[in-house]
Amino acid sequence: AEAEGTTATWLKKHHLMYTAATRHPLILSIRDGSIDLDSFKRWLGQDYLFVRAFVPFVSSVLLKACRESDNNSDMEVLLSGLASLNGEIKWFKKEASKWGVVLSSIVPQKVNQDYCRFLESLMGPDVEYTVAITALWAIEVIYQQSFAHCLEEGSRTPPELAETCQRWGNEGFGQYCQSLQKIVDRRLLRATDEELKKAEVALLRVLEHEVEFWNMSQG
Ligand code: HMH
Repeated sequence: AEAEGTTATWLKKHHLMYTAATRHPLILSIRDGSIDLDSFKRWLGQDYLFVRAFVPFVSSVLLKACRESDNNSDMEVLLSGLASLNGEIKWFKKEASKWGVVLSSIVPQKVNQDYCRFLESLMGPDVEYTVAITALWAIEVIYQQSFAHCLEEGSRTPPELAETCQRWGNEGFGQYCQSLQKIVDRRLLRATDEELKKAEVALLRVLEHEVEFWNMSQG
């Protein structure tokens, strides 16, 4: 049997924070159908801005992979993730018009700005590929786990929110997250102690920012 990866060990070690991020009251309210639609709309507008800032971040990880990776397939995984953001931005626009959310007039809230600034701090050439891709994996897996929970048997997600949950809760996105996790675990096996520490801290910062992002959306 394969030994457990470092990421799995970290998620166990930090399971309280991981649960806070993936089983947030806002997600639970989608799952049980009690969601306040103003919260959903606030999330939608803010997340659109976040995703726009996420594109250059993912690009920066792709660039690091091209320069630093020891494995050819990393670039392909990251390129597929970057490519899917094209459809995601189009989806946000369509979804926003469906809910009457005017994207051009959304002002980024402080929590969102702080999160985007954190992404920027990981984009510099001084940040190691291993650290940056750990953050990317964490950002993606939290949404995947959160929204997949709203699609599980017994959930009472309102039909008008099903498409949102499918976007991050679908099987293909789950596979993408697993591919990212495999890359991270492979990189961490060869990381220095200092890199390991920085990558774990990056995971913790992502967990904190994600909880704050849900809190902000709940208002
Ligand atoms: C805040 N975290 C946030 N927004 C997203 N769209 C994702 C993660 C997943 O891409």
